[in-house]
Amino acid sequence: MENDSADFKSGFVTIIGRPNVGKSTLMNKLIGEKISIISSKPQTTRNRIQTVLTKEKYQIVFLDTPGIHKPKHKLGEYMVKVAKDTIDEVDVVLMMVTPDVKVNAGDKYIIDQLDVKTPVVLVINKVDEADKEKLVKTIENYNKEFDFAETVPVSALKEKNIDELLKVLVDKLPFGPKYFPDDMLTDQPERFIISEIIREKALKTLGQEVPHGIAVEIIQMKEKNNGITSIDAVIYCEKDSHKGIIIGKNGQMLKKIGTLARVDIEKFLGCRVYLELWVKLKKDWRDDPYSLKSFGYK
Ligand SMILES: Nc1nc2c(ncn2[C@@H]2O[C@H](COP(=O)(O)OP(=O)(O)OP(=O)(O)O)[C@@H](O)[C@H]2O)c(=O)[nH]1
Ligand SMILES: [Mg+2]
Repeated sequence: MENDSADFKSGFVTIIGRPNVGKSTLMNKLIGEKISIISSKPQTTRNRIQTVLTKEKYQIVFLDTPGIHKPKHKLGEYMVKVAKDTIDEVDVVLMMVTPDVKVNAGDKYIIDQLDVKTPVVLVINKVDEADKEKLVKTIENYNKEFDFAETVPVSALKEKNIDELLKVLVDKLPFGPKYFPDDMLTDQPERFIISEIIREKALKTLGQEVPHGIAVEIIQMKEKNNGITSIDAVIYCEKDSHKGIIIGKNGQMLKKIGTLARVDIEKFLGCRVYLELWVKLKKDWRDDPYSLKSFGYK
């Protein structure tokens, strides 16, 4: 596994930034696979999700992290800690912002957390939504706040300038060994990815208020001899009134979440899937240390 060639580069790159700036979208595009879930709602990612990109001359380990924000419950505190803790564990920090011209207060807070010893690459995402003038001013204003090693404008969604960004990252990486086997894509277990797919579809399908308070647990996963994998999962909500919303009239909402999730899980597993979903109440679990631990947020 060790690569003994003297010019091989390797290292860890964390992707940090405010919620919803497009961190997970970028990581998926960088590795060319969908591992992290994405939604238009902030605070989608809750864990540190590690993926590996291996090429002939380099290996980059990316860390997708939860958006750094002002936490309102224990889950939020956990999420922010996870993201901040990555900053001094890596070879390169990728700080992502959006082209909003003025330096956002949330970004100022993140900049205060940066470690001056590690190179920080500023990535301005969603350039497809901004004109050139806005972009130039954004680059100028952010570079007054911190000594960024490099600034790279991209559009993760439209896959603009991603190769350029990769070049910059490889340039900042140290020479080093291949840490992981060529075929390793992520450290996340299959069950976690499946539970995240279900959560993504719930985020997409449900309105504004309910989705943040849900968690998904895979209860059982069995490969049957007819080639179908049977999966039982529970969607937990934090308020009694949310249960009815998730199930919907005649079970329509839950059915919709299940159908969307099944299609993606089948793609991910490469086999046919039978998915059964339940909804359960776990009152105010986002502030309950025991529940947080049981969902893996520890
Ligand atoms: N227009 C545009 N939208 C984008 C781009 N990249 C991501 N988005 C959208 O931004 C939203 C948030 O994307 P995510 O990748 O989930 O953002 P995130 O930073 O991981 O969010 P959290 O996990 O909540 O911190 C989604 O609706 C994406 O489709 C981009 O380059 N351009
Ligand atoms: Mg994310």
